[in-house]
Amino acid sequence: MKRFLLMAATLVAAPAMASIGVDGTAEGAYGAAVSVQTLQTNFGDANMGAVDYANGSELDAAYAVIKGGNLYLTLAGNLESNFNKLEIFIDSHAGGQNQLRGDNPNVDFNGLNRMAGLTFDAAFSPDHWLSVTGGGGPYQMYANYSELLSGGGGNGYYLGQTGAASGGVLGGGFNPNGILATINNSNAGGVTGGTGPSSGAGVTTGVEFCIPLAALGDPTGPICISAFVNGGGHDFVSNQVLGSLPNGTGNLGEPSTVNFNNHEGDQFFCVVPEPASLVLAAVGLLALRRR
Ligand SMILES: [Ca+2]
Ligand SMILES: [Ca+2]
Ligand SMILES: [Ca+2]
Ligand SMILES: [Ca+2]
Repeated sequence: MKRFLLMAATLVAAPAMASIGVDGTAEGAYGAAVSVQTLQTNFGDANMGAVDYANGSELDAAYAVIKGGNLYLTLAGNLESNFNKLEIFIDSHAGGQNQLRGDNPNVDFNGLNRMAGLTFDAAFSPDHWLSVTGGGGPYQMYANYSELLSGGGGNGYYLGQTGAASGGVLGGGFNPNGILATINNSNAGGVTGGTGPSSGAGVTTGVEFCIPLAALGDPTGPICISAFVNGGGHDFVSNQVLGSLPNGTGNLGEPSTVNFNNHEGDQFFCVVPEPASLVLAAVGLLALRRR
């Protein structure tokens, strides 16, 4: 009987042992996607199949899990290698900017402030911004970060750069919390081109992050995220947003006039902290003992 109990505990604890590597692919340890694209891309349907360069952009699915003091996030799909931007807004605590201000830190050629005026769904007020972009030869991916304080100002900086499917270490920037990021651009499936219904389900390659919770103000509750693909100057919002825009939606264009309240559904998604699996194992043991 004792051996059986030990086995049961081991089985329950097993999923937590699986580790996540920052390589641009959402491995099984993430579990199911937390958000799936339902709209064709209006920003080019990538078909090259190369790990580094892509000739279109789409956000097929989001995988996210909070474990070991980190937020692991994979935005599966493609980011065209023409320096189009993947914008990621993170709501991890009270306050923030439901409507983007124009007096945020000047990072990435003042690209964050280029989006001033953009309004998120009412329930979403991000506190942090991450943006990645890529291109050149050899291919490099570049990452930027800023706080989004309720009153503007704060800290923002260039995190650094890395190659495709690199392991995620960013070099040449300022990255005090050790955020990791890289890209695998090889997806040639997912949604097709246009503005009609399509599904991004099943795509697991894209831009992957490991974000220490310290970089997000050490939140203990759910973390919500809104992500979209934007033009090279942070100046033309595509129709690739997660949570998905409704079917029939084309590119949104000028960022300052975008208001996600005008588009059906939540243009954000949330991830809750994983319950401590050892606690789960203990609960399982207790339940068995009570039999
Ligand atoms: Ca991975
Ligand atoms: Ca907030
Ligand atoms: Ca596609
Ligand atoms: Ca909405």
